[in-house]
Amino acid sequence: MLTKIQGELTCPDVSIAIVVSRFNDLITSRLVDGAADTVTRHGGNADRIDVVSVPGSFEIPLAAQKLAASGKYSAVICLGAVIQGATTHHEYINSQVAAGIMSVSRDTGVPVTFGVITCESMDQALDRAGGKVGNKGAEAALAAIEMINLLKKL
Ligand code: INI
Repeated sequence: MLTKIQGELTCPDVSIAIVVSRFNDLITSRLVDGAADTVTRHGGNADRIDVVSVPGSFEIPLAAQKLAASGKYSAVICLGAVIQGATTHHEYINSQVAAGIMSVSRDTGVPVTFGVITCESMDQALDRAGGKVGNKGAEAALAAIEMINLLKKL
């Protein structure tokens, strides 16, 4: 008989931080809407969601680290949109942001989830910010909720 352990998708009584990049705000504001909507639909209280804005995605890990280490939040949801330009600039941002977010989560033991869209075009980003491919902010929020509950059981 298998013992299956997984986190529930409800989050009453939790405080959650969202870190969002202002770069590509057209996209990232929609990610915040998706994340906040998901938290409240799953039992969270909007008054206990703090939204912290940073200039660009590159700055997300540092703010996430401070928030996760503060002890005030059960999870930190990281939201951004890196859209490819004419150079390889995006590659440097993407690799550091993804690795940085994972490091924060491992170092603090707090779920820190990755809702940073990495796309070739604005159209692809719009599709993933409430368009035909869903909302990556909502997905990152759902992962945060599940991980909050899972970690309590491990
Ligand atoms: N930041 C983003 O969040 N998305 C981008 O697409 C982007 N591009 O393409 O340059 C971007 N750059 C800013 C970067 O995140 C930092 O804020 C900046 O380099 C200052 O450290």
